[in-house]
Amino acid sequence: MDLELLREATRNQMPDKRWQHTLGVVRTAIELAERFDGDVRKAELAALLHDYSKSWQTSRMEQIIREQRLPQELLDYDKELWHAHVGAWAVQTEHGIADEEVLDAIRYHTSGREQMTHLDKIVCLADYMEPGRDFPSVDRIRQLAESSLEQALIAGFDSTILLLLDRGRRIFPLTVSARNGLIQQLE
Ligand code: DGI
Ligand code: FE
Ligand code: FE
Ligand code: FE
Repeated sequence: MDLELLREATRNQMPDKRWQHTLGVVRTAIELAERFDGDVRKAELAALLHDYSKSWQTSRMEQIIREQRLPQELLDYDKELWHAHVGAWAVQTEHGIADEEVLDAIRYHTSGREQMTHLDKIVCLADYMEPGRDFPSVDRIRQLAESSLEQALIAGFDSTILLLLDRGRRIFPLTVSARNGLIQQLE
């Protein structure tokens, strides 16, 4: 696999601001993989591809979810969730990415899932705390990430859940399961 070609292909899917975010997630995922003994190369690849479909049109994502039989319940929840599943499908079909660990880390980077793998956690947390991110609890998340992947990620999901509650939105069940699973792992 040619990482340089994948970089160019990914950059071509999105506006520059999103690409700068992607580069931040790549750097952060590599750092987290080094800090927490993860697979640095898989972390880099999953981070590079994590928002591959983020800027695609909603109608295009909806069509892919329907036609490719991705989880149909996604359609009942926030559109922000769609790009993760669509992105995993897209990099598999367009670029032959076959590593299921990498595909899952992309697929679950937004919602999380009940039993998150080490790679899932690294990519999801890197997405929350890359240097370009700026929201009220991001500094606390970065601080927790100095010592605990799980604690930092719980704080990340807390911030998302609070935001959804505040806006009166539905919460995708996998996000609740992800948070429960992380708390259980700490007990
Ligand atoms: O794609 P990014 O903007 O880099 O980040 P992301 O893939 O983590 O998307 C986060 C957005 O998804 C955030 O604005 C909140 C929104 N969202 C909507 N419903 C849910 C949700 N996020 C989670 N985790 N769970 C939801 O149910
Ligand atoms: Fe995303
Ligand atoms: Fe995220
Ligand atoms: Fe992202």
